[in-house]
Amino acid sequence: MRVEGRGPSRRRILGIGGALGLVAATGLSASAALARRPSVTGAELRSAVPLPPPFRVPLPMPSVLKPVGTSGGTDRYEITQREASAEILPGVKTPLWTYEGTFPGPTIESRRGRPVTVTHRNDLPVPTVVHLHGGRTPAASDGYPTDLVLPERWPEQWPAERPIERPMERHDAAVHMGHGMHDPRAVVTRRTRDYTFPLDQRPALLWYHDHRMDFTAPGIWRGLAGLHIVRDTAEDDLGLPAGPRELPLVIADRAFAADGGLAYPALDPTLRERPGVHEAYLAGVLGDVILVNGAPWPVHEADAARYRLRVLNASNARHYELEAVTDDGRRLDLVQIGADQGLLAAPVTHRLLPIAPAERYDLIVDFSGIATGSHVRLLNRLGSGRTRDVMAFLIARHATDGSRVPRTLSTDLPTWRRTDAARVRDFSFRTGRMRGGHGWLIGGRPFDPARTDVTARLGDVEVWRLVADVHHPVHLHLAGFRVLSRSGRLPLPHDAGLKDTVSLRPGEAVEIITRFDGYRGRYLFHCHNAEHEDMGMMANLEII
Ligand SMILES: [Cu+2]
Repeated sequence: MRVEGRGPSRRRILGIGGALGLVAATGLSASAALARRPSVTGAELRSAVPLPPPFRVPLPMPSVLKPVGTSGGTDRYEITQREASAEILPGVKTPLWTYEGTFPGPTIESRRGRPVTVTHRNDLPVPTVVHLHGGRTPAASDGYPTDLVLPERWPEQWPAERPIERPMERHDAAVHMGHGMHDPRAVVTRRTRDYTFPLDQRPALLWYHDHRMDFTAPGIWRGLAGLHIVRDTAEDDLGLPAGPRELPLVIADRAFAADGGLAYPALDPTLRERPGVHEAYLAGVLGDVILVNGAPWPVHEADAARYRLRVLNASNARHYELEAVTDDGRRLDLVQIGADQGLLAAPVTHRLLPIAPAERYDLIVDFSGIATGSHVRLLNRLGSGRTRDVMAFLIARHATDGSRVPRTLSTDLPTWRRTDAARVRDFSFRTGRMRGGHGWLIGGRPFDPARTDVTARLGDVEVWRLVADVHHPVHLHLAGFRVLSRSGRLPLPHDAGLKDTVSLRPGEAVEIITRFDGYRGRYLFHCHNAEHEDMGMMANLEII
């Protein structure tokens, strides 16, 4: 696939280069000055095909996957990862890498504490790894980046004379990566793998996506992402908007090449051997088309009633600041009822809501006062030109509304205090050198699967202090956390509740508190700017 279109604008190149140079030269004190820079980390590709006008394409809903069977209280699902073609832009065929032929992939609906097994079959031309983001998952099913599912024919990097069993013995499974890394603990399978999710966790909007070593960013970009919703009766009983008035919204930016394919500045467009992106895009890849549920700037016909919007930012690097604006310029309240890891204790009202890559926000918007025939546009204040638009609601009809938004949403949020912490750890998220080139480092080091960076005891409470140079949305596998402070001040209103991804802003120091419970084994924490993640910004977390 050829990458069409321009590189970043001159202003952006200077911005990023200047920022990196400044940080490299003088360290964090200088990076504090970056806090006042525009909130863009990355460079934007420009599409080489005509783009549709906004708010014409209907908002699609991802299909809900049916289990293929149930045994012993576990629902079993099957997902085939395969190439498919979709009409994302009207009249344009776009080849994708998909779960079950669609982008986003099918949604899995599940109940708290009811285990789910998903058999993934890899019919793609490259190895894959599935991670359930936000899942409290045993390590063997958490989608460690070297726990590859190989395609049927994948001779490279493997002794040809040795047939690969499923699953491989550990001593056979050492994964040799193209750049000389070695992971003796990788558990590699061929063609299929069963991922088991106990889902013993708070109800939440989770998402599954590819997490392959060095190639996560282009894998997600090509379409490997889908939703997984966990529910329980306590949440059902709240009386929140439901059924057709509960809308999952997967927001992701993309760009399109002249042949209709997705543009991406990969050094190796086959995504087989050489990881990374062209230099101009080291800080992150942005597209000039905003997709919601896989449709460009869609419109949804809505009742004049309350809606529950379950928003995921599935973009590789783009941050948004959302607002809902009526035709007469009035801003509607975005009433937040949930965070990454489920319901808040009580609603929090926003006029503007920042959302970083991989974050989820559970929102109530009330269209009851809106004139039928008029629009409410969901806009991105951080965008410019066409990336300011996200989607629109056309208020189509009056309706009765029996929904409620209770003042108390949940009473089970953890109440960890600093004094509970067995340990305080510090991590910097900064640019640096890696493999002789540019990298993104945690604690000054690029990711190495064979090195344990953090060893934490199961059941321990810890405080982590995370320091950033530029924007880094930091994601912790296994454990949800709460935000304690931002640069010594109180957390922001949208930091409420239990999170698994926190957006570090340029120059900021964020403290989080968590308790490592659930399972022992090898997990990860990393930046969820997907390009940063592929360029070293991950670390190992061993729970013992
Ligand atoms: Cu980052």
